[in-house]
Amino acid sequence: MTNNKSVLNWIEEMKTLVSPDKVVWIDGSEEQLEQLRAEACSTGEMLKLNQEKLPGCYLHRTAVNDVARVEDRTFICSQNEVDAGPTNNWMEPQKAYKMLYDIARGSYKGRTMYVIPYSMGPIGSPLAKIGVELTDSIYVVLNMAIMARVGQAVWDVLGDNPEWVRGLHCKCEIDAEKRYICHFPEDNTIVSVNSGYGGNVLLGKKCFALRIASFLGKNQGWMAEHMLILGLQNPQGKVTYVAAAFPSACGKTNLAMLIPPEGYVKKGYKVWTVGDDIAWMRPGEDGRLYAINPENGFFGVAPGTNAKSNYNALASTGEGTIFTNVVQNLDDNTVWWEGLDKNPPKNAVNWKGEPWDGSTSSEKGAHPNSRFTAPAKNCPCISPEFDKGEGVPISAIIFGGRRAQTTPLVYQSRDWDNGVFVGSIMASETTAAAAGAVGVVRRDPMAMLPFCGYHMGDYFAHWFEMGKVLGDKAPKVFNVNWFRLDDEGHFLWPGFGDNMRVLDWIISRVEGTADAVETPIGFVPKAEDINLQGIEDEINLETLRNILVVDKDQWKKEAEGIEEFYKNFGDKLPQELRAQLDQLKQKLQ
Ligand code: GTP
Ligand code: SPV
Ligand code: MN
Repeated sequence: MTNNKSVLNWIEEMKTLVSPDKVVWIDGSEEQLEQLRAEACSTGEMLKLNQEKLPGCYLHRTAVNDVARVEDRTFICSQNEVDAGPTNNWMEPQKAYKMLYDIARGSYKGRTMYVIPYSMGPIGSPLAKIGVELTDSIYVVLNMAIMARVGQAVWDVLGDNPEWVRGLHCKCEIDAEKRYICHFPEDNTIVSVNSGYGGNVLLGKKCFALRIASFLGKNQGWMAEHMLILGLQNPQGKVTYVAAAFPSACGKTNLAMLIPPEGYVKKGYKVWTVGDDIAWMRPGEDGRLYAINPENGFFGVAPGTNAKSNYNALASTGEGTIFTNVVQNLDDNTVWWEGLDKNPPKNAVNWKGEPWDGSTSSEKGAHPNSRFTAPAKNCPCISPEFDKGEGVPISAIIFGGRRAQTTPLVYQSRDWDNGVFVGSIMASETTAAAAGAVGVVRRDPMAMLPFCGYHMGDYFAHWFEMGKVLGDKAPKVFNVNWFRLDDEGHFLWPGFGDNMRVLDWIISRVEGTADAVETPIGFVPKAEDINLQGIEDEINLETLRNILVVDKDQWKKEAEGIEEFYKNFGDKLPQELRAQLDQLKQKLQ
């Protein structure tokens, strides 16, 4: 498979540590994957779904204590504590290795070690990077085979190169008290023990493509971000690419696969999906910022996905998809989740594996963080640029979060530096994507709080550096909020496909064809400039004006919150951010 010495040595070392019964090298062939699917079904690790309705689709249930990322058990193990920064948990690397290896020792006894070579990004792309994950879970192998490019071609591209990312995953006993997700950015190494849930164990995703990659990006002059990438094609056929960072379960997959409202479709507008969760971006030869999606599939939130809210996501799950923690409908052996349709199955099994009657049960059938793992190639609107290694040029960066109040539907920053400030003050109500309380407002700069592999003060400084490199070719920076609520708790903005109306304004601003109103926080649209044609029943101009308002009193409170938050970073807070905050306070006077 490979003669790469650094790979072979490490695998030997890990074999001695975890003591597998046997070792299986994943070659990426359909034949091998099919064997593994059969094996997983024979042990009950996966259930084969109705192959006529859902060809190649399977269901998996995680342990009840293992349904989301565990931020309080996630560590950045840099030599110096200061390099992990105030927003990450830190452990001294030697101590962490010892603790993890003590947990991992002998844990593959009676089990198989699977060796997964994978490429984040199209194999051979100048922006792609290679990792090797060792796991004792077939579920992980099969998910990785959807989410990344896996197999022999990866070894061929790697050759003798010692630069690759090590990932050791051990299920152990799925003991929540001994669960650790540890990153060693200075060693290109990840160790994950006692979990079987997505973001904790598909090590190419958040662990490598964000935590390790953000550290590499800082040192090498590029950016790894928690962003979707989409291309918006206008009736003349011109495609403009934007990247958008929203916290977990705040609408990236939905925006990435947006179907424009009828009026736009008729005129010839179309949205192409390049990525739904992660973007790797670097300046290209022409000085613009180019982005690739390092992933090859979608690990999407199931609840709320339906033919109306996100047809393209639903269509992506029609074939070759692994569902995790959704409802199993026993009548026809298909799947269901809250928000799929209004007909919950009566004769069903809930995400915990218990009998469940959706017509009478007051409990949810699917876990709020239940997911689908779907191949990107299934997506009806996948971009023709998806597999091209050079990436797409980004014209706008959009930040956003879930805020019932305060943050308007959309606003534009004054310039790049002001845009970095806008990203740094992002806040959002927490969701089920991470363990812990849901609905609490927390600061989540650039949606990277749980994913930055180094000191966030240095991360902000890196953003300012990138601005200097990009100069006047830097993308324009915006902020959106689809989640404003009325007093009864209803969403004021229709959202989903209608977010196209906001994208439309954003593109017009990029092209310099739309007007705006200056406010203390930046530029907001004139209400008349947001196209409401076809949704006048759902939202009138009055309501739209309301969700575009920048309320000075609310923002004064917000500025206090930002001041408090910034204190965490001490003297690592870039001067520019301090100046931006002072400027905001002044403008609010
Ligand atoms: P991760 O995969 O965790 O990073 O999530 P994500 O950012 O891709 O979020 P996703 O698109 O899966 O959406 C999460 C939840 O937000 C789903 O329940 C959606 O139905 C809901 N949602 C997405 N877009 C909108 C919107 O425009 N308005 C409203 N009200 N809800 C939305
Ligand atoms: C997120 O939580 O942001 C996700 C899912 O995209 S996970 O892979 O668990 O990180
Ligand atoms: Mn995500």
